[in-house]
Amino acid sequence: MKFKELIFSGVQPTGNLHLGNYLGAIKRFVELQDRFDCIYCVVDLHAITVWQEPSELPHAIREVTAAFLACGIDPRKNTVFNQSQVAEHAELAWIFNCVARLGWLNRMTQFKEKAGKDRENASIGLYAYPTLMAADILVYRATHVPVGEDQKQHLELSRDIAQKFNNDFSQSIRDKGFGDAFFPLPEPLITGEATRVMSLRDGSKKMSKSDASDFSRINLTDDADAIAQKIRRAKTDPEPLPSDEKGLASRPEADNLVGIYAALADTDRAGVLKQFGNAQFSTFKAALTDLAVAKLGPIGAEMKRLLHDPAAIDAVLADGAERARKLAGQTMNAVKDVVGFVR
Ligand code: AQP
Repeated sequence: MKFKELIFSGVQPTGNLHLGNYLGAIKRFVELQDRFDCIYCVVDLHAITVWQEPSELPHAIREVTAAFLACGIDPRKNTVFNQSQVAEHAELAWIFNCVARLGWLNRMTQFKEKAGKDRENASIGLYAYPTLMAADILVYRATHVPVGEDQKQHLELSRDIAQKFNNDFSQSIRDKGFGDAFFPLPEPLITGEATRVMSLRDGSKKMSKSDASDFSRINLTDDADAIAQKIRRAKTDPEPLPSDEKGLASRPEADNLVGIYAALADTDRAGVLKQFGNAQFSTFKAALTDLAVAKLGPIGAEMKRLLHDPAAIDAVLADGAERARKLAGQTMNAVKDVVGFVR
């Protein structure tokens, strides 16, 4: 069955939005909006899988929304909302909890990393995170999902859930007139030079909101001085930059900084090394600082401006949620028919 091409993706309102979130996700959301129908969601139900202070969560939700808008997402052309305003996400997630298998979830590396040694004390929500993510995507029957590399495994699980639902209910899907497949198998869109931006302090660790060191990441709201200081202090090795990409192979910190430059400049690593091959890090870091400040400065300033008017941000979310509820409600009604619920 042919499904209409539709993009869905989300960002958690867990504070400290950073360059990895921008290059791996939000910048690509902006690029896709000219070619596709897009739904971009502030996934607040995902955020509470780990503790969030109730007094801080509203600001975090508005901050991600402000980042979407400041980066150039047009909320009139696309659907922009926060997940908890559309109850169908949680409703479909429950059905998917009954479709997904324990063995599948047991393989999820993000749960293992986030739960750490204290697994018994992790929330059930953290464990079931991927079934909610599958519901986020499939409640719109979205076909493509732009994400960073770290979400690849969860996307594969979403495909497995969609496939199993289609198989388990195949007879009912046909009987109700939905053809031979109810859900599309959503495709990850993981492209570009910065699908996995690494910590500025440790080239083997992903740049992350929850890293204790603020020097590990560039936040979207950092000012020029903070960006300059963080790049100056970014870990490197003693060698100058190589002249070609092969020379980055065993140099994770150099590879990371070159990848960041390439993504910010809309070029590739080879292009960056053509310009900076054999340069000292001091020279390259100065150029990277100028570029990062030029690209991120206006975004941070616009986010701050938008955040001065929380009511306007809430109006964007309410409008998006109303439109999202219509689409999600249609899918949920059909899912209920397929499963055999009386409504
Ligand atoms: N370092 C990264 N490089 C590239 N893409 C990244 N993403 C996250 N980190 C990087 C992508 O950003 C989108 C939104 O991520 P999220 O907020 O939903 O969740 P996350 O992956 O848990 O973010 P963090 O920053 O890593 O938070 P913590 O510290 O809680 O683990 C996703 O598309 C993600 O791939």
